[in-house]
Amino acid sequence: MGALRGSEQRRYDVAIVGAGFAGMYMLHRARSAGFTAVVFERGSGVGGTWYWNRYPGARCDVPSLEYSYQFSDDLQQEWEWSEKYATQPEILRYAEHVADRFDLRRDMVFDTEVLSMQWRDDSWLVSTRRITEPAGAVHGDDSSTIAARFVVLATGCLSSANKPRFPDDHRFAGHTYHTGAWPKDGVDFSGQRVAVIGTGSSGIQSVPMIATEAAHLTVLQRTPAYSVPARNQKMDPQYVAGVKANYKEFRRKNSLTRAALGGDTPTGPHGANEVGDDERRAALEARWQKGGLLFLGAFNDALTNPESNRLIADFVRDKIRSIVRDSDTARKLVPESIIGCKRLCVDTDYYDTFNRPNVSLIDLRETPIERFTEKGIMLGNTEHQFDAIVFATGFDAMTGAISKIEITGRDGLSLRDAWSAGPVNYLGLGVHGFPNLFTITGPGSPSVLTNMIVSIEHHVEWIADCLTWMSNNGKTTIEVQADAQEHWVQHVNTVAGMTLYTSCSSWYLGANVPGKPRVFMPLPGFPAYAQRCADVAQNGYVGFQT
Ligand code: NA7
Repeated sequence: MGALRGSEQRRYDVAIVGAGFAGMYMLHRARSAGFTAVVFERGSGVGGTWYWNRYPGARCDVPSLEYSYQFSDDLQQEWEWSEKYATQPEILRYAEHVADRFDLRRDMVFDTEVLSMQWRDDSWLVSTRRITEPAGAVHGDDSSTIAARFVVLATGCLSSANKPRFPDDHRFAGHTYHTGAWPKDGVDFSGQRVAVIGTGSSGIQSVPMIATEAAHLTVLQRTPAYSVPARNQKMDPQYVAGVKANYKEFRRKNSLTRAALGGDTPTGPHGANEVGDDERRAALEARWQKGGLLFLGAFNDALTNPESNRLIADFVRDKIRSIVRDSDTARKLVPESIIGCKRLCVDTDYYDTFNRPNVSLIDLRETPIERFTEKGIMLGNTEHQFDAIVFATGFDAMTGAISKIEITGRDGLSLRDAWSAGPVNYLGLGVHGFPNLFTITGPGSPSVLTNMIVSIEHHVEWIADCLTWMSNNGKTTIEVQADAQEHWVQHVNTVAGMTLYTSCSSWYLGANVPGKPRVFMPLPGFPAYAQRCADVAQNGYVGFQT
C-alpha cells in the first residue's frame, strides 16, 4: 500500500501502530475477524526490534522454537530454525516470511511515523508523516490523517533508543552508532580503535564480535551485568522433530510457567538456602552447563529471597573470576547487585573476550567520562582516542515509543499528562480517559518478563476477541473505568513489591532514563495474569465501560 496523501481521509475499523511481531499479528487477526485495518510503521519493513537491532552478535535469548508464533500450526511446522538461539538476520527473515505468507504488506504503510492521535466523537484521528531512513528526514508536507474506530499501539517495549548525552559529544569526529538503530549495511570495524559504552545484553552480545574485528576495543562499563553462557548450537533435527510432533503440548507447558517459557525445564522445587552447599552448587552447575535464562530457575526463590539470591550470585561471581585471567579486570566485571534484578544477560564468550590482548575494560565508576573530544573521550584525566564509538546504552523502555506520540483522549486529556507520574492502566491493555485504545505488551502486563511472542499473541487475541464481542453486541466504545485502573495499578505494585525486582536501578523501573518516573512497569507472573484477562472477558469485560 502506498502513502495516504493529503485530503483523502480514509476510515478504518482499526489503526495499528508498529509492524513488529505485535503489529503483524494484530493486523492478521483484525482482518480475519472481518475488520478493516491499517498498520503504520516508521521503518521500511516489518520486524520491529529485529528490524532495527542489526548490531554484530544480535541474537534472541529465548530459544527459537519458543520465540516464534504459535497461532498457525502450518507456519510453525513449516519454518525451520537453524540454531537454538536465532540470530537477528534469521528472525528478520522469519518476520518477512510471515508478512508474505499472510499477505500483510498490502495493509501496511512503511516509512511513516504516527505523530498524533485525537479522540473525536466516536473515533480516533490519526496523523502521520512520511520519513526517510536513516536520518528521519521529513518528506516535504507528505502528511496525512486517517480516522479509525480503534487504535492498537503495537509500538514495542524496546524501540525508543536511549542515547545519553555527554559533554562536548558533538565534537567527536569519528563515527558513532547505537545498537538499536544499526546501519542496514553493517559496519566494518577492521583495524579500528572502538569504544563500546554499555554492558547490558546489547553490549554483551556485540563486544565479543567487535573484538574479533577491531584493532583495539575498549569497553566502558558503568554497572557490571550478570551474564550466563548461551551454549548456542546448531538445531538438532531430532529435537525439532520431537517438538513439532507435539508442538501444542510444548506450547501449553510453556504458557503455564511464570515467564511463559521453558516448560521442559521446570523451576526447581526448593529455595537456594534450603539445600546444602554441594546440592546447590550441583544444581547451579547443571543449569550453567545447559546455558540460557533458565539458569535462575534452579531454585524457586531467586527473586524473592535476598539470601538465596546472594548464594546464586556468588556462584556466578566465582565463574567470572575463574574465566577472566587478569584479576583487576575480573574485579571490575564482578557485579555486587541482586542477580536477575536487571534482566539476566545471555552471552557467547563475553567474559573470555577480556582475556584477549586487544580488549580493555574501563570502570566508569572509577574513571568517569569527563567529556568527548574530537579524537575520542576524556576518561578521568586521560584522552583515549577512538575511530568509532558504539552506544549500547539501551532504550526508553516500555513507554518511550508511546510517549513520543501526542495522544489526546476524551475531554482533551493528554496521555503524557495521565502518565506524568508513571504509566497507569488496567490489565496493561487500556487507559481510563482513552476509549477504544489498546496497548500490546504495555506496562502493567507481564510483557518483558516473559517470552514476548507468547505475551504478544495473548494480547492480540484478547483484543481481537473484544472487538468481535463489541461488534456482536452492538457496542461502539469501550473505556477503562477509573476504579478498575486504580486497583490494577495497586495490584501491579503489590506483586512487584513481593519480589526483589525493585531493588536496583533497572530499565524495568525507568531508572536508566534521566527524569523518567520510577515505577516498576511489568507485572510478574504470566499464568495468573492470563487467567485474570480471561475472567474479565468472560464476565462481559468487567472494569471496562462499554
Ligand atoms: P540495557 O540493558 O538497558 O543496557 C544499557 C547499558 O548501557 C547498561 O550497561 C547501562 O549502564 C549503560 N548505560 C546507559 N546509560 C549510560 C550512561 N549515561 N553512561 C554509561 N553507561 C550507560 O540495554 P540493552 O540494549 O543492552 O538491552 C536491552 C534489552 O534488550 C535487554 O534487557 C534484553 O531484554 C534485550 P547501567 O546498568 O544503567 O549503569
